[in-house]
Amino acid sequence: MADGNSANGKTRSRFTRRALLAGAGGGVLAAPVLAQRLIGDGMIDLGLPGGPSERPLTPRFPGKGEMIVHRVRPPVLETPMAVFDHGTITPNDRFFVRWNWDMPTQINAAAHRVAVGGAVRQPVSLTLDDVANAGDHVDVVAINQCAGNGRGFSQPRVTGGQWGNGAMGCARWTGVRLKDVLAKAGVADGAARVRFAGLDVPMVDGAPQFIKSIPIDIAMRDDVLVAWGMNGEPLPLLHGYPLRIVVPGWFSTYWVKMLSTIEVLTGDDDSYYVAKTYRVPTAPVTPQDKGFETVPVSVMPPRSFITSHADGAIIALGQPLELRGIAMGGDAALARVDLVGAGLELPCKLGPDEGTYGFRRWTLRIPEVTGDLAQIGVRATNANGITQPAEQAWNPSGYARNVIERINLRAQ
Ligand SMILES: Nc1nc2c(c(=O)[nH]1)N[C@H]1C(S)=C(S)[C@@H](COP(=O)(O)O)O[C@H]1N2
Ligand SMILES: [Mo]
Repeated sequence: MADGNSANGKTRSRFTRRALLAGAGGGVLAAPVLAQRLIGDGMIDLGLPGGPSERPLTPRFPGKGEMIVHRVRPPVLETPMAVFDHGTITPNDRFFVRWNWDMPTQINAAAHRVAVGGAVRQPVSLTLDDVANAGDHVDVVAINQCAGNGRGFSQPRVTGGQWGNGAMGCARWTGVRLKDVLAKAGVADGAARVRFAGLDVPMVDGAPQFIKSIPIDIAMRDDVLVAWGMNGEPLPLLHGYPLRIVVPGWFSTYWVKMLSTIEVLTGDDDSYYVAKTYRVPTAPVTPQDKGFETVPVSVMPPRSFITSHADGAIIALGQPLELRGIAMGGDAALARVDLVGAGLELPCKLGPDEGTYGFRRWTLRIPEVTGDLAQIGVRATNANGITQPAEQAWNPSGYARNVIERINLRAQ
């Protein structure tokens, strides 16, 4: 939720054109080292069923701390789960990265423009200053999660990047409201959707452009931003410098990076990444089903994770056990987290609330360990009463996984 404007002089001057131009990490990305060299660093087992489960783990991707490398070009980097044990905000240098096509490794911020057109009264071309001056500056703490996060655990396997659960992160995003940027052009009557394009570089001839749209009522929300700040820093190039869309509560496929075009549509969006992909079935399907009805993937369901212990960890028999982790409500506030499994059903204590759309810490103290804790997990419930399921409904792209994630702890 937009937790208040920061329209005071201090925040305003912090993201002046100079800051946007000269920001740490903004503007240029060093050439990524060769995949071959990354593989030398070490491997991490993601526990993916039915296929190769190990991936390179390296601290040497430009601009990043230790990350799991799925691809170097375009960059597809996953956050190791251990990072989520450190706090509810994911540091920029440990934040997962995903580009569908290639990304420019250099941006000329002074020359950058955002074109606002389509069904508007007056098309405009905005500089970064124009965007920064379009309205109040707003901070939102929100989780950016790939719709395919955890897809690698799908059974049967599905196509697409075989992510573990680290294609998510939570940051404090700073920017202006999208509706204030739209107001510079004036939204015309009959507007149905707002579509975004970035500076993506196609990698093959005829590749569809990565453009995405959201319904106009979502675009007009007070907490949907054109953002330039990520955890108090200018957006790193990998995360969309100089500007990206932020849609709290929605999967990050709509959070278009390196924003260059905003287009108001009066009808449906028939572009590839809305009409053909990033879609989920409207009713349960099996791997044999074909031709079923689908809708664009949109809001996130609740999820939760144990971060204090990995699967197979040893716990001390006869001793108290402190468990902890993170949880999210998705498109509604988190209401509760319960530990389930091993014959237990225990409410967890929730940590500070940093906003509807952020991660929240949970903790649980079990007074005495009396034996192994087999197949335990946490189950988050949001304010709309949506609860994580015990079984994952399968879909052909493995989107929106939110089954209760279970681990085994051995007492000795
Ligand atoms: N311009 C642009 N924006 C994009 C994408 C892209 O390929 N190009 N990928 C989207 C998808 S699918 C994801 S998961 C997120 C990843 O955001 P991040 O790299 O900042 O973590 O960016 C979204 N925005
Ligand atoms: Mo994604």
